[in-house]
Amino acid sequence: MSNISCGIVGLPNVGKSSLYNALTKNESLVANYPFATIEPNVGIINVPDERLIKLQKLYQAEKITYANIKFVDIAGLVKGASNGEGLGNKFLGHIKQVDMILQVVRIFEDQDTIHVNNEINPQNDMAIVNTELVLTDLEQVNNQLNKIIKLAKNDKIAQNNLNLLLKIKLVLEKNQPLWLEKFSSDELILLKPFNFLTLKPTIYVFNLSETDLKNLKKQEQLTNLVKPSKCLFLSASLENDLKNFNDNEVKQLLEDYKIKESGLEILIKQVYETLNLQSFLTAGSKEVRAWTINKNTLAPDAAAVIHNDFKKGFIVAEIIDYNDLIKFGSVIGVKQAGKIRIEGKDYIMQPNDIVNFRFNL
Ligand SMILES: Nc1nc2c(ncn2[C@@H]2O[C@H](COP(=O)(O)OP(=O)(O)OP(=O)(O)O)[C@@H](O)[C@H]2O)c(=O)[nH]1
Ligand SMILES: [Mg+2]
Repeated sequence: MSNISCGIVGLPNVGKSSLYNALTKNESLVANYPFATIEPNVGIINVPDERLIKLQKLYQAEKITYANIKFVDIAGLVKGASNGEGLGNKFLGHIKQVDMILQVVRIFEDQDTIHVNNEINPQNDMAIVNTELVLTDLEQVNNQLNKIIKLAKNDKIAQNNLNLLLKIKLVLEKNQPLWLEKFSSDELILLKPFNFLTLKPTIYVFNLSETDLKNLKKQEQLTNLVKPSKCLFLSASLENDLKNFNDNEVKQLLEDYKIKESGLEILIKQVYETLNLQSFLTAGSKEVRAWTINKNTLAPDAAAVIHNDFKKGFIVAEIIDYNDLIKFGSVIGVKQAGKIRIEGKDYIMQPNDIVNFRFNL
């Protein structure tokens, strides 16, 4: 699995491009007027992983390859967008293509920065965005229903699809996102090709003023507003400023704000958690590398992420736990301690595994 993608979504002028620039260390247009972004900005970032830096030293590796995440900065959306208001529904198609949504919500107060509804009201803003996503899904359901109703008379698969779409229609008509509804695993498989927007996992990103970064009470209130969804708090403009400093300077700055991790580090962790992802590592003299897989992936399926042949000819996985490697100081040390494991086809990959797949073609 490569290139997990996150769409940055929200009302116009709330700091989406600022966040995007901070994440991707880019300089896309940030401007104090709505709809500054029209075509989506796309950037890929490395997932920071200190283990790889240590591994590079231990293996004297020529290069490091980080796991990565793609971010797509999408045009702002307003009430009625699903009906063509603002930039209309073209950008809703851009949201369709991503694995998950980061919904940026403006909390920062600033007289000079236009808010499209002229007031800072996070609950209202989130409701507008969510309603537009629901309406877009509903329109798709209705289109599909029109197509499928005739087919369903003679076709068992179409009949199943029809029943499921009718169930979905009821949910959406109550202005509820689809993720609120329980679906069986069979239903989820049927739903996958439709790519419904409100089935995509969402993290709310509250864009705070720098002073509110320390306001835990406000943060608790906002957390309660979006439960059970995940949320996080950052200042997009502060994060954007951080990109111009080196690692030590960033550490110092965060300490000044009494923050342990930058908003971006927290964000990446939450993306992994939300999408149920983890990594595994490979290491050699050419390259040390992190690979992204779903949690509970079996060894042969993890091997397939590197190359399909690794799965086809899979024999065993030779595994060293990263912490053992650090503890014993070298691969030889790990070997002597009897800590290299040989795992078979049924092995479930663990997050600190450094793996050498043995295969035969
Ligand atoms: N005070 C303050 N201003 C911010 C913050 N984030 C963004 N802004 C300002 O808000 C304005 C809009 O920022 P953008 O990042 O362009 O917002 P956007 O959501 O991408 O806007 P559109 O592309 O028009 O939808 C700019 O003037 C930014 O400088 C913040 O955290 N604090
Ligand atoms: Mg923008």
